[in-house]
Amino acid sequence: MWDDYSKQPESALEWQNQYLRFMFELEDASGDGSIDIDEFTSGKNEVNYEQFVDLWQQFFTSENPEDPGNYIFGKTKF
Ligand SMILES: [Ca+2]
Repeated sequence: MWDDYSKQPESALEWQNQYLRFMFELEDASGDGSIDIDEFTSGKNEVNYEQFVDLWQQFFTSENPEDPGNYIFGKTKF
């Protein structure tokens, strides 16, 4: 399912789009429609929903560890 998404994010299943919306709303703790710098660290001051969609797709498709979409769930160390 996520493997299919990583190959064709434009063909996401409905529940995957709902999950995307849920995660955006979860990270937008203030509920003002954007994720500000205190809610998300991406190098930007805030992230609106459309930008979050791009980062979301990057999380599932990017092979570059420097891409900001890889940090939508926070920074990790391996
Ligand atoms: Ca917010």
